[in-house]
Amino acid sequence: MIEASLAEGVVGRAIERGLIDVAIHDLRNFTADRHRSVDDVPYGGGPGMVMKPEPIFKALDAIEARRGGRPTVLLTTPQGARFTQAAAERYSSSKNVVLLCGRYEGVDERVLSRVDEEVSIGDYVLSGGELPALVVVDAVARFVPGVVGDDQSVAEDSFSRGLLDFPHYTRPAVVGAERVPEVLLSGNHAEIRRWRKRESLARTLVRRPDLLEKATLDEEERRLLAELQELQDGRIAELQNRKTGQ
Ligand code: 4GX
Repeated sequence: MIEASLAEGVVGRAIERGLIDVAIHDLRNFTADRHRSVDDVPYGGGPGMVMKPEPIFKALDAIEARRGGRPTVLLTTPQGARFTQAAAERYSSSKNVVLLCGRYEGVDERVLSRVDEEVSIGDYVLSGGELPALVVVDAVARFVPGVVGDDQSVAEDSFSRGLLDFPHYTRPAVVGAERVPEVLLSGNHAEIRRWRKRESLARTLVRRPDLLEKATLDEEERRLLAELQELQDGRIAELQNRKTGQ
């Protein structure tokens, strides 16, 4: 699953070009028993299995020795702090990052002594930490210089600016009854920039108002947002008045 995914797309090309190096380690190679066990029954009873600490400690020791220095160790788990674009940028400046992929019910709690951060990619339950780890690798790799062709597009990525993206259109200008917004065909780049800002702000206001608290807005964006909020308040007032019959 991990090998096949890492061979594809932007991350695959980054590895080919030597911009990033990703090694996959099978914890079974760090076991000592005949069955190469990486899990065991939980103390205290109950269903499911728990990942044993020693293979994880041995794997971390081997990685540390090979890379020469303490890596940033992340554990993918629903108990973690939500993985964000800001976290991706932060991890991209670590020389080495280890993504510990949990399986079963989780890992022995003592493993956390070697974990720098627990990260969750969202509030749903997956059957292993491999897909979250691949998500983290992808988002972090995009911050490594040269990985994304256009540095500008990383800087302008909607989440780097803290706002949702504006709508995109390509040819043809008319599909069925749907036309591309006239401003985008106008060639007026100042107007286009303003329209895109307004659309980004309007979408964020409606779909993810929580993002606006942290977004860094320029003067023009603050003004546009105030206008949009006024429009929105007007609509709410209108609805309230209709309900109360005023
Ligand atoms: N975002 N899972 C990890 C096993 C597990 C449980 C506890 C360590 C501690 C997930 C997520 C996720 C399922 C990966 C349970 N490992 N990880 N796994 N959502 O659902 O990160």
